[in-house]
Amino acid sequence: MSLDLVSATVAPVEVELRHDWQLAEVQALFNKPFNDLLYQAQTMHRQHFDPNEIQVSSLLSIKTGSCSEDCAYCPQSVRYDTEVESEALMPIDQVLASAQKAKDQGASRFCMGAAWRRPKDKDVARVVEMVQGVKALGMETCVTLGMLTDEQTAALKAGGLDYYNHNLDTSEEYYSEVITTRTYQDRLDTLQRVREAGLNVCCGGIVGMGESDADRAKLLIELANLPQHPESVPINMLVQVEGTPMMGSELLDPLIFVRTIAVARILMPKSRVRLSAGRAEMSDEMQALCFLSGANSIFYGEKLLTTDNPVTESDQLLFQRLGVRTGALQH
Ligand code: SAM
Ligand code: DTB
Ligand code: SF4
Repeated sequence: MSLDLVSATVAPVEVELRHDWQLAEVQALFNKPFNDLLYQAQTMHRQHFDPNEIQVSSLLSIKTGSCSEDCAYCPQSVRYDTEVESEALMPIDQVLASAQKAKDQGASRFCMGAAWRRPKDKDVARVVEMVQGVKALGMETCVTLGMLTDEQTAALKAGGLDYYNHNLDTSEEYYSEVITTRTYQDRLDTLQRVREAGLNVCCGGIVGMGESDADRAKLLIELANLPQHPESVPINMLVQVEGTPMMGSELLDPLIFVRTIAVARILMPKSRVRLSAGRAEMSDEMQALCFLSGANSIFYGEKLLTTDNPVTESDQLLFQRLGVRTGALQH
């Protein structure tokens, strides 16, 4: 357990960041009356963040499709017949043009994703060049490339990378229903390597995959009980894609999604909680409830990796209607 002194919006608050959350107490949070849960999450949020500021990241798929893994939600797996067209690693000038466009639209962080189980060393060398180019534009950088070796995390850190995204996706118990080609422990090992290399960690999961209430609680407990909380915690609502095994999953009650955001905020008070995939299917009112629950980051720009995200004009209008400011360069 670590004690941190934090400047609050109202008054400084001494906060204990916990890493010993138990299932019963997290389930009790999930089961609170909705208004009480949101009040607690919003109160916690205001002790650590400006409540009217949202960090925006833009995504680019730098290597698309033909992935050997079998993640049942993913349109990029070679095992499923989806409409995704495979593309080799993108030339650096195209990546930088896309980053410049994201910056011009107001993104502060540029996240590059590759459909790999794990990259080759020569791929990492090319990604490092992309990271250096994006940083030179004055943006924060994040990449998600799959599993990494110690040498690769060191190369990315030396190249100036700010964040590495690697998700736990779900609870350890539900995991085997979703992915069989890499273990939960493989993911924890990669996260440890990323942390030991001194990179900021972006790690979250997906809900709406048919998991139980307990699985959602256990996912958040796994994240919060890591030795250090991830700096960014993306909470994705499953984007159902035709051809993937997860297509046709029962839709999650939107208010349970909002509760998941609120509990993430309470368990990891100083992390950026990102309202991630699935916003194209959410109403403005649901997104506003997610921000009220403590989400303070989004993916911004018309595409996620291969699927649609809200168009920038509609996000800008939403920010305006909510009186929200964007573009923070701190996590
Ligand atoms: N291939 C690398 C890996 O999986 O480690 C990096 C890219 S992968 C597409 C990054 C993350 O995107 C996944 O871990 C998953 O959480 C999320 N994701 C992929 N498809 C999704 C979908 N249909 N809906 C919601 N999230 C999704
Ligand atoms: C994360 O948690 N969500 C992003 C990012 N990290 C890499 C990816 C969402 C992908 C949604 C499906 C697609 O567009 O292919
Ligand atoms: Fe491959 Fe990543 Fe998709 Fe899994 S989530 S199939 S590892 S691209």
